[in-house]
Amino acid sequence: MSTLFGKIIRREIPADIVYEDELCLAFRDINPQAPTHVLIIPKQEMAKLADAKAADQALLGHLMLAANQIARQLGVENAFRLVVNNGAEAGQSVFHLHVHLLAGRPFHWPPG
Ligand code: DGP
Repeated sequence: MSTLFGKIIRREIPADIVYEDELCLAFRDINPQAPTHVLIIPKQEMAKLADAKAADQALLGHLMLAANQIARQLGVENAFRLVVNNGAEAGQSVFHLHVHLLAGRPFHWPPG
């Protein structure tokens, strides 16, 4: 795996890990945009959501259910927002698929 998230999976660089299972890892964002800001990443390498194939359907669903579980674990299950930035122009800076789980403050719509 070529990104720094791969290094986090392999424990080559530290992270504040809040959840792990056989398919995914979740850790606190180093630059939080809300009181709770967790990144949920698949252990399988995938640069961005647009690269997902039909065979990844179960993995993508797994990330959603993991988000639910993490939100419950962190006590924010009543109000949270999930964000996936796909592509640099959409704000993606790390090219290992990740779901942002944000909670703990009001969120506006439309998003910025
Ligand atoms: P995005 O812009 O959607 O690609 O989000 C990447 C996020 O990753 C960004 O919110 C900051 C976070 N991030 C970058 N480097 C690190 C790191 O080394 N550790 C942690 N925990 N988060 C990081």
